[in-house]
Amino acid sequence: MPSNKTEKSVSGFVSILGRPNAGKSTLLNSLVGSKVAIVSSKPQTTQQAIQAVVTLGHAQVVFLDTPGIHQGDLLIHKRMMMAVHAALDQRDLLLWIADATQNIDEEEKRALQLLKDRDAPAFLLLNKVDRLRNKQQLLPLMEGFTQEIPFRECLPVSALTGEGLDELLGLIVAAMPEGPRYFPEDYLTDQPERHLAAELIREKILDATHQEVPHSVAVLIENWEEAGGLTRIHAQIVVEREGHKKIIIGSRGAMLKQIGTLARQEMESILGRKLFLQLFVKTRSKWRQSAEFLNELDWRYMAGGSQS
Ligand SMILES: Nc1nc2c(ncn2[C@@H]2O[C@H](COP(=O)(O)OP(=O)(O)OP(=O)(O)O)[C@@H](O)[C@H]2O)c(=O)[nH]1
Ligand SMILES: [Mg+2]
Repeated sequence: MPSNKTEKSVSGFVSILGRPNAGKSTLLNSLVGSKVAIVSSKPQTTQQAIQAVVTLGHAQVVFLDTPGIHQGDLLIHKRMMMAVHAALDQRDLLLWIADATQNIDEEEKRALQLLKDRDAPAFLLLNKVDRLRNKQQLLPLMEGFTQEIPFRECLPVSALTGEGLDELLGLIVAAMPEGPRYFPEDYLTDQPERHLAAELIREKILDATHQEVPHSVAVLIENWEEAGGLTRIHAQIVVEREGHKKIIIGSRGAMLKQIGTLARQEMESILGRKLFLQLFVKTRSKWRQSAEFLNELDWRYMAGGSQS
């Protein structure tokens, strides 16, 4: 969109919400045109809200990706839901993203109640339409959703292929109030590189593991050193059980090596520089229940901000 000096400047805050696996993080990455949030086929991938900014001429939109709405008993689940609740208030627009290949079920209906009586308008995005053979099935689905919530717009999209996203961005900008640019034009995200690095390692582990292992893995950057054009990173992979540690290390360390290579290659391509990555695996039982450890994983908390 070309900049037009006579146009009023608009800006606003937009949260991306929905059930686990709906495609929220894929959407954020596509909208900002850069990988800021990790993506995986395992539900509950996103654990902390991630903010990323799109600047288009006179418009600036600050997007917030959030954890999938779910019910879980562990402290980590409660923290994830706190991040969702924090993303509902003082917003200019809420985007509800749902998997269009699935029927609307009771869990979805329950989750949708979070949108009730909010000040901000909401758009419904029926995602993954690239996987739909018959787009006729979108109509009853839209009706089902609008019976629950009066969405201002309903759009079929594919966060993966980009289908419908130009139209979506146009509608988002049109819904933004007059306001200043909060961030410089080239500003992308508030997430530090070290957090993205830890997340990319976690993403490779999510891809490589199954059942309960993916959900009990955390990654902490222990050391980050820049020297002679090379970034040296020591990262600790934390699991809850010895058995999980064995799985991640793999036979003669093969799995850990592969995770490290894939994570390093992607970090190098995103950060645009050479990296040396060393991974260690450690067991810490019940870390998902430890407030102290969850605080350590939360960079906003560690940076002195409020808990996300
Ligand atoms: N075919 C298709 N797959 C998609 C699309 N959007 C997302 N996916 C896939 O759906 C899965 C989940 O995507 P994510 O972006 O991680 O979903 P999420 O809503 O952020 O999930 P949580 O962080 O767990 O709440 C991944 O395998 C994505 O590749 C889409 O438009 N089309
Ligand atoms: Mg996500």
